[in-house]
Amino acid sequence: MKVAIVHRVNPGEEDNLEELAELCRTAGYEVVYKLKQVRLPHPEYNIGPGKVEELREAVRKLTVDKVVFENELKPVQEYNLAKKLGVQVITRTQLILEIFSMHAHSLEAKLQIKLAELKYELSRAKEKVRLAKKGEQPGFHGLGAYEADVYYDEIHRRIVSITKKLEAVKKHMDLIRLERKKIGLPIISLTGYTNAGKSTLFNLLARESVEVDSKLFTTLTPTTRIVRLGGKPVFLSDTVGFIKNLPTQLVEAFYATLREIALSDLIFLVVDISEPLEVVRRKLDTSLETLNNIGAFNVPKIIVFNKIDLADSIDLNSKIDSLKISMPWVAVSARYGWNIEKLEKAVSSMLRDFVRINVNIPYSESLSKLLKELYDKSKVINIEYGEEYVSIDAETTLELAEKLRKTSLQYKFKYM
Ligand SMILES: Nc1nc2c(ncn2[C@@H]2O[C@H](COP(=O)(O)OP(=O)(O)OP(=O)(O)O)[C@@H](O)[C@H]2O)c(=O)[nH]1
Ligand SMILES: [Mg+2]
Repeated sequence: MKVAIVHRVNPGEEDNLEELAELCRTAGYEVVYKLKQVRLPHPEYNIGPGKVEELREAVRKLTVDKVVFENELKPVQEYNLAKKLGVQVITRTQLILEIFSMHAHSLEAKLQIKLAELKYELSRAKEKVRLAKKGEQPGFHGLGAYEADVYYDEIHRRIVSITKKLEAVKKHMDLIRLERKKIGLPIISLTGYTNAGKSTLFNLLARESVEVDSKLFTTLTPTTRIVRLGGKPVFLSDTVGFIKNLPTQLVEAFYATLREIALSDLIFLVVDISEPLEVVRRKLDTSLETLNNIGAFNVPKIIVFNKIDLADSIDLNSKIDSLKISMPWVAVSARYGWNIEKLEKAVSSMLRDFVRINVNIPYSESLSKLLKELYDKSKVINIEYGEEYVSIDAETTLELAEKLRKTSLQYKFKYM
C-alpha cells in the first residue's frame, strides 16, 4: 500500500518525517511522497489550502492509497482532507495503533490496544457522526446511519466491556507470572526499539524449544517459550517494540503490555547496529529510558547489537566503541545465527541462580518424575545409573536442587 506522509511544523520547529517514514515501513506501507510545511495550523486542513492542492496532485499522480499526518488532526480537518484528497487520512496515533495491533500477540496486549483505539474514537465520536451525515467519504464510511448519541453510547459500552475483560485477563496473567516464578526457571525478556529484530531472534532461539509437560505449558503465552540457552532452560519472552514520542493516549496501554519486563531476571536489549550512528544512539537512549520508566532499572541487561551482516566490521567496532556502553554486550546476526553462541555464553555467566549439584538419588517410585523435571529444568552434565542409586552431575535451579537434596543420599552443591 502506498502512502504520502505530511508534517506541518510551527516556525522554528524541526520536522519528524524521517521517523514517520520508518513507522510507515514498519506498518508495511511504502512511502512515495513526503510533504513538510512551516506554518501555524490552518483551521480547516491543518496544512494550508495551497499545500492541500499540491498534496492532491501527488496523491493522484502517484496513486497514493492513504495519507499519514504527523500532526494530530481535529475530526473536521480529517474530514475535510479526506474529502479533498479522495483517500483515507490517518494520524501518527492511528498509525502506531495499527503497528501495535499487528505486533500484539497476547490477549492482554490485544485488549489494551483495542481499549486505546476505542478511547481515541470516543473522543472524536460525536463530531465524526455529525460530519459523516454531511456525506460519504473515505474513512468515515458506514457512520452515516448513526445518531451521534447512539454511536457514542455504543463505543462507551464497548469500553466498559473491554475494561472488565481486561481486569479478568490481568488477574489470570498475574497468576501465570507467579507460576513461572515458582517453577524457578530464569525469565528473559527480549526488548528493544521497534524493528530491531527481537522476533527474529526469538524465533531463532525458540527453534531450540524444550518439550514441556502440560503443567509447564499453562504458564506459557504465545510469545513465551521455554528454550535452552547455553544448555540451560529459561523462559524467553518476546515483547512489543519501543517507539519514541509515543502519543500520550497510548502511553498507558503500551506500558501495561510491558509490565512483565520488570519481573524478568535478565533483559536482552536488541539494537539494530546497521543504522547510522546517530540513529543507533537515539534508539538506544529511548530504549533505556523506556526500560527505566517501566521499572526495569535494576534488572541485569545484555545489549544485543543485531544485523551485523549489514555492517562492515571496522565500521562496527568503531561504532560500538563510540557508543560507550557500560553494560555487557554481544554483536550478532539474528537472521543468519552469527555469534549466537557468544550470546549464550553471556547469558550463562549472568544467570547466577543456577547451582552445580552432585547428588546420588536412590531408586524409588518418584524417581522417573524427578528425572523428567531434572531434564526439563537443568543442564545435565553427567548421569550414571548405578545399582542402588543414580549419580547426577548437573547445573540446575536452586528450587530443584533443594528438592533433589531431600531425596538424596549424598549431596554436594556450589554456586556457579
Ligand atoms: N539483515 C538482517 N535483517 C534482520 C536481522 N534480524 C532481523 N532482521 C530484519 O529486520 C526486520 C525486523 O525484524 P523483527 O524481528 O520483526 O523486529 P522486531 O524487533 O520484532 O520488531 P517489532 O516487533 O516491530 O518491535 C525484519 O525484516 C527482519 O527480517 C539480521 O540479523 N540481519
Ligand atoms: Mg516483533
